Formats: sequence, C-alpha cells, structure tokens
Amino acid sequence: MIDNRMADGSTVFVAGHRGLVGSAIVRALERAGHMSILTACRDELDLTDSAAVEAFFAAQRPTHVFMAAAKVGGIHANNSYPVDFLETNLRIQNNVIHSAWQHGVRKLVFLGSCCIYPKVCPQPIKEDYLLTGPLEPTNEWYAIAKIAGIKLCQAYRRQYGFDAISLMPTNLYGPHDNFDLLSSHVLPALIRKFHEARTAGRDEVAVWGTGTPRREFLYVDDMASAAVFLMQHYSDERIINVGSGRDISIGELARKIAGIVGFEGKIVHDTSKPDGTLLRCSDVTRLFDMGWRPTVALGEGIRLTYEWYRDHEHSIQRRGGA
Ligand code: GFB
Repeated sequence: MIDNRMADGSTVFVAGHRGLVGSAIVRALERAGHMSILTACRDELDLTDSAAVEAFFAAQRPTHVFMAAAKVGGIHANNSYPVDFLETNLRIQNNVIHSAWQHGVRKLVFLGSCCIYPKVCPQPIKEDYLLTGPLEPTNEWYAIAKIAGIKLCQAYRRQYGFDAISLMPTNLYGPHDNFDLLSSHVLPALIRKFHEARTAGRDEVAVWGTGTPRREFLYVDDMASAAVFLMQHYSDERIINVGSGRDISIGELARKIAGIVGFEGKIVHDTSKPDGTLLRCSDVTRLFDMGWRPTVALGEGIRLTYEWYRDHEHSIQRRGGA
C-alpha cells in the first residue's frame, strides 16, 4: 500500500486556519514540527473562487490538506442563512477537493459534522446511520453540504484513487470560537451570557429551548489531535466519528458553565428558541479501537475556553454581536 502519511518534506495546507478547528490543527502540526505548514487568509485566497483556488494549488503544491474551512454556526445561524450554509460550503469544498486531487495532493482530510445524521437516530450514533432518515430541519442546509462533501471524497477515492478521508466531529468548542450571541454554538454563547450577567450584576440568564436536548462536546485541541492522527493512520472511504462518546443535557451544561464562571443567579428557559435534535451522541468505537482517546475533560475544557474568552473579551465585544 502507498504510504501517504505526513513526513519531513511534506507541505501541509490547512484551509480555514483562522477558525476554531483550523487554528487548533495548526497548533497540533506545529507541535509535531516536522513539516511545513501552508495557510492563506481570506484576503489572499477566496476559497469560493475556483480559479483562485486552482492557481493557489498550482503555485504552492501542498502534499497534504486539512479541509477545515466552512461557513459554520449554531442553531439560529443555521436556521436563518440557508443559502450561506448550503451554497458557500458546496463551493468551498468542491474547489478545494477538486484542486487538491488535480494538483497531486497525496492525502486530504475533510471535516464533516455530526449533524449529517438523521434527526432521530438510535444512540450512540454509528457511522452507518448516514442517509437512513430525514435530517434535523434547523441544520439540513449545512448537513446536505457536508454530505455532498463526504460523497465527493468517496467519489474521488473510487474513481481516481485519491486518498481523501472524511471525519465527523461532534459539537466542538475551545479557543478561537465564535462568541457572537446570535450566530455561535451553545457553549461559547453560555460562557459569554453567564460572564456578562455576573459582571453586570444581573440575576437571570436565558438559555434557549427547553434545556432537555443532549449534546456531546469535544475540546478542539482533542479534535485537532484526532485529525492529525487520522491523517497518519486512516485511509478508508467510510466516514469516521470523532467525539468523546459522552453526552450531557443543555440544562446540565448550563449549570456547569454557570458554576465555572461564578454566576449564582437564576437560569430561565426561552422556549421561543428551537431545541433542534433531541439526542446526539456519537459512537466512537471505530476511532477508539484505533487507540486514540481525548485528553481534555469537559470541565477542564470549559475552564480553558473561559480563560481564553476573558483574555479576548474586549476584542470580542468590539466586534459586537451581543
Ligand atoms: O450549539 P447549538 O447552537 O447547535 O445548540 P446544535 C445546541 C442546543 O443548545 C440547542 C441550545 O438545543 C439550543 O437551543 N441552546 C441553549 C443554545 N442556549 C443557547 C444559546 O444561547 N445559544 C445557542 N446557539 N444554543 C448545530 C448545528 O446544532 O451543531 C450545526 O446547527 C452544527 O449545523 C453543530 O452541526 C455541530 O447542536 O443544535
């Protein structure tokens, strides 16, 4: 079998290096330290522009690609901007996957999402449940784009032998996350809400939905370590889940974050906001059987993320979004 692992002399392109996952992958690669890392900011390379992506790959000739660039967001953003979540993601991933293959990239890791699975699934969710039922309506646009990305990787693998693999991360969080209250995911949103309520002396914080949905969370540096591990050790058209294998209700999560932030007031539920999928915990047997394990427990990860938020609070507030 051909060895497509990263090694000395590899040039690794991290698409989306400013984002939550891309920035963590860059950190993980830097720690590994034996290859050159290629990144491009949005004003240097517009990934929705096929000619620009083509020219970038022709000039830079990366040997490996982590495809971590995507339009992402929480339940409200997914529900409100269907065109962005469907079309922008299709464009970006089509351009990057096609150009990577065309310019001889040896291996590509595509990042999907756990929302590709049906809205109602037996728990924990096995990889084989893909395309076995209707999607969760609040994020079907994003899910359809990600499913198309998975299928494109499988198609290039089958037709041209391109070593493209697809990982399905669970709900991720950590440094460099989006803390905008309307477009973010639940964990950064609640860190910010509890922190602002505590510092302003408010005694009530609203948590969206009923608090009963369950989610599985993974600290983003663990996600990055899994992505690097799988780049080195996984070569298969079957998708593979990346998660902690442990879930928690949103109500419990809110109490945990409130405790860490030091908010002692009341938590109320805004049921005008959607719950989304009720149960979502991935079956991580396939990954764990390969020997990989997460290292950052939820409480520790929330503490680290809160620390990062506090260090960047002023720049986050300047960007607005409260
Ligand atoms: O993280 P989140 O926005 O996205 O919401 P999903 C998770 C749960 O937390 C939902 C509740 O039940 C929300 O109603 N929640 C409570 C809140 N308070 C808040 C809050 O202040 N902000 C937010 N955002 N939620 C996303 C998908 O689904 O999961 C994406 O929309 C992606 O496509 C991602 O796949 C992994 O977990 O519901």
